[in-house]
Amino acid sequence: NRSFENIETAVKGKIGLIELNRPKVLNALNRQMVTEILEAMEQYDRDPDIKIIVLAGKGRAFAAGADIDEMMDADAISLETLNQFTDWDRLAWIKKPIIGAVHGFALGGAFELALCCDMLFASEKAEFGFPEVNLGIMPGAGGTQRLTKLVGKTKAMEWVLSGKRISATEALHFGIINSTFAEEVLMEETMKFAGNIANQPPLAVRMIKESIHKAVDYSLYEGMQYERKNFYLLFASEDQKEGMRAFKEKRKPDFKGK
Ligand code: CO8
Repeated sequence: NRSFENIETAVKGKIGLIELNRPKVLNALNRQMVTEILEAMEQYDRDPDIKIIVLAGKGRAFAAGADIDEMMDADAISLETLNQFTDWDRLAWIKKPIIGAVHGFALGGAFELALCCDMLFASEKAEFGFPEVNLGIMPGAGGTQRLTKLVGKTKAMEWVLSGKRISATEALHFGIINSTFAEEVLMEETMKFAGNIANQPPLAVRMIKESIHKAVDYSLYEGMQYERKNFYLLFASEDQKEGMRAFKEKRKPDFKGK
């Protein structure tokens, strides 16, 4: 376990918590922070005692976007050779569910990071948005793609072209987030939900996450074939035998992730 400079990590039972930790700049995401997030997630993903990952921000906001100080003097060629988005690509390989808890702002790159989570809980006052257009740029870590796949072209165009903020109520309405909570109880409620998923049979959880992700990219036919293989695969697990036996014996199942 190495120590991180831009994030804080903590294990709470079966939950691996990651908190963005540059509160003085509203957790502006510099490249090192993104690398650290990925390293922490991969560590949790390999750890058999961790079943789920929660991502949140310390201080006043989830995060106010990519670090503008770091981007100001960038040029196209240095960005191409730096190839920073390979870190973001690795996010797609995290097998355990990732739940985001958003309070304050999730703007620009931070909204993109939130959209990489499998589920999102937010405080009632949280605000989302892609203000990149106001800086003469555009989202670069999947924003135009993920948001459009999630809410469709109509609202994605409106929000990304205008750069305007999306309230938690609107985000809930358009299916961007799962639920809202009062800010004081956001973390508690998120951890409670994560704790429940952490007690589900781990292999089933893994195959469900993977299959739902395929629905975004695959045709319905290919997605169904993929789902079917995962469904069959779970019948190779002890947890399937245990789950069904426990049902017949009217007792609680004892899942082992095997
Ligand atoms: N980068 C660097 N510093 C920031 C950022 C940022 N994105 N956001 C806020 N800060 C700093 C401020 O400069 C300020 O520092 P200081 O105290 O030294 O002046 C401190 O954080 C507090 O911020 P404010 O005083 O501005 O706080 P307010 O409550 O008045 O305003 C806002 C909050 C509205 C969130 C405001 O800070 C703001 O508009 N921030 C910028 C939002 C933005 O444009 N984000 C998009 C950035 S572009 C982007 O994300 C591109 C993504 C592409 C790929 C992703 C790669 C990681």
